Amino acid sequence: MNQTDQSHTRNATVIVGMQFGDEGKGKLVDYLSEKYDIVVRYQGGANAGHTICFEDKTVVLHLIPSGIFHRNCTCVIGNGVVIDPDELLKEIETVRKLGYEVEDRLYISHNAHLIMPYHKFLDSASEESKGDQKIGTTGRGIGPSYMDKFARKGIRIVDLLRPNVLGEKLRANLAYKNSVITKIYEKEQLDVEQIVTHYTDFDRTIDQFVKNTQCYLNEQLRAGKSVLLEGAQGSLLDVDHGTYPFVTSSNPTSGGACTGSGIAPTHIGSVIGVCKAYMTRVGNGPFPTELKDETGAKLGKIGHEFGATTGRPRRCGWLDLVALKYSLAVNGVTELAITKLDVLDTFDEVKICTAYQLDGKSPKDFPTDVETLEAAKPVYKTFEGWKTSNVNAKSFEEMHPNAQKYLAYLEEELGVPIKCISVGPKRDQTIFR
Ligand code: 2SA
Ligand code: GDP
Ligand code: MG
Repeated sequence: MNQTDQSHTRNATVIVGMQFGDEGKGKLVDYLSEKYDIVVRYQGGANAGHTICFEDKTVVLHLIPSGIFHRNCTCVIGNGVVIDPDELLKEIETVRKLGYEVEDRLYISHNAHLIMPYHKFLDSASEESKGDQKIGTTGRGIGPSYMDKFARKGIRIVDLLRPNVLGEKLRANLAYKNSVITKIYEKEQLDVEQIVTHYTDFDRTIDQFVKNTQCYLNEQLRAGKSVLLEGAQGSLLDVDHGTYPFVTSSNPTSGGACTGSGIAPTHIGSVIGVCKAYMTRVGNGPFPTELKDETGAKLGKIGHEFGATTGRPRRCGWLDLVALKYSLAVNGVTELAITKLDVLDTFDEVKICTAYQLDGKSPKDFPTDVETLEAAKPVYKTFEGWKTSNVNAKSFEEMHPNAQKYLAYLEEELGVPIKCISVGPKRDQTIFR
């Protein structure tokens, strides 16, 4: 390769959740953004809740990338994201009120799809009709919006530029959606003109942010800039690789970072897997290490495990190595960040699931079909607790030896270096090795 040719700089890093989401990706992205030029969200929508604690503030972002609180960082909402206009405007306002400008540092892909009012309606209505087979969605219209995208009926940011095109597409979509809404769900029709007006008004506000972000990002990478790609949800919720059908409708895994941003795979230099020191899941679906007892309740209480978007209580359980090894493989993780280690600080003992028992056998691989996974019984290795607070630890060496043993075991078993340990929600509660 020509030494001056920048076409293959590997300056893009992907941050991806190793479990069922809420691993603390927002905290880590905020922390690392200081060193990156650009941060990009590549999938999902306002179902995500990424919490950032800085100074004396706690902010939950749903659409805007978690680099927004570093003034030198540019934030991009990529083509793979589905955008709810009302949520986005609310969030821009929140960021501005905190004293951070978004002009010239927030860009929205013209190819990103929009969440329409019928998507939210159909999300909730479809869940209601499922009884105890509910997915447990966030109700933010995510699934129905991606359904339209893949059915080639979606409405994109670029369509807002021409109200007549928007009107035409909406009319065509609503002819069908309204028949479902009235005939199947026996609810009132949605009004086309009202939606056109609402979305056209939205366009006026966001017009300044819209960009061909695929071209922009590749140009910036070729010019030597660094890019952090921020995954939402988690690998086990991936529509292709997760516990289908109890998944979200996008690809949170690292492969999704390329399709959802337009960044060429040859630019990806590293993949950071964010993994909670225990495990949580919000919504329905199999969870072999779930603890439906007081230990699970204690994890939830100390970890404040409530949905950052919906406020729903998260289900809690021990760390699952079978699932984790699978996530490492499908994401090509090059380094790990272990978060919320401090939540385990008061436990007498801490467990890690090392294998599953299934019909007297121990499957080597993580089964992603729901029926098999529901039947899997976890086999645990027990560690002596450390019963010492780690929240003020500034290095691995400063941590209690039992906490070090827990982490060393993980690293050994997984064969991937743990480069970061998070011991609290704040920026300064982050240890790098
Ligand atoms: P959806 O709404 O169609 O994406 O739901 C499908 C499944 O994906 C799960 N999901 C999530 N899981 C963890 N965290 C998410 N974000 C919020 C948070 C969740 C909340 O940060 O806490 O507030 O409830 C998230 N978003 C989607 C969802 O629970 C379904 O299991
Ligand atoms: P995300 O979706 O992966 O960004 O995670 P969420 O924001 O939904 O949930 C993570 C929660 O844990 C948030 O309330 C964070 O403030 C908090 N958090 C992040 N890292 C740590 C940590 O190391 N220790 C503790 N105690 N809390 C943390
Ligand atoms: Mg979250």
